[in-house]
Amino acid sequence: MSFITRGFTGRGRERDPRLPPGQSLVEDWPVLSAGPTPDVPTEEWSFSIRTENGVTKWTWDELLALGVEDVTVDIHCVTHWTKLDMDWRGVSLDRLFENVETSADYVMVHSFGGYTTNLALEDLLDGKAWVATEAEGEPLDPEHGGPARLLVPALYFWKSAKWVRGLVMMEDDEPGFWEQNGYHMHGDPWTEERYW
Ligand SMILES: Nc1nc2c(c(=O)[nH]1)N[C@H]1C(S)=C(S)[C@@H](COP(=O)(O)O)O[C@H]1N2
Ligand SMILES: [Mo]
Repeated sequence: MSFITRGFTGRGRERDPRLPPGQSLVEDWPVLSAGPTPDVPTEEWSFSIRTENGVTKWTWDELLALGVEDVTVDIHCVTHWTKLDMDWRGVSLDRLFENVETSADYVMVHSFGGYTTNLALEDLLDGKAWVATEAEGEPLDPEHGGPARLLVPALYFWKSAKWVRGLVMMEDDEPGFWEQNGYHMHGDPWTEERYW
């Protein structure tokens, strides 16, 4: 007889171990945008990384030519919802940074529409982040950041900038949009780095 039982117990459903502290599961996918949804056709879209050495830029086709990956990840919003097992397709930041030389350790992410968010470069490399172009088997809906958004599933979802248009490398960590308004500089859902 097994004492390790999944699913229902006498006291109700066990807490899913994939659920960070203070989070609740959602089945739907809420839309959270601080402003209007920009309209960026892929023909006009480009993505750039600016470093102390200059700017590297990719068109939509050049981005996809770097190679897309399929990943299944859980996402955690600081407003306490978690969505498990989301299917995404995108280009790994590792592919983009293969073409970039920098000694800076921090990144400001910029979006069409003006949104920004800051990250440490180490939180974007080694299979931790993507420029995502599809979710749940469909091109990314404009409301959810289409044509492309950053996807950094290990951190709260405000770090996953929708309508992403580029990265600017920084020597020091500087706060982005929500971080200037009290959100945490790092945003690890497992240690509840929500506000500071
Ligand atoms: N450009 C941009 N990116 C953004 C936001 C935003 O307002 N603008 N909101 C952030 C927040 S707070 C969250 S929780 C997620 C929401 O993504 P969703 O609307 O696809 O669920 O996007 C993040 N990325
Ligand atoms: Mo959020």
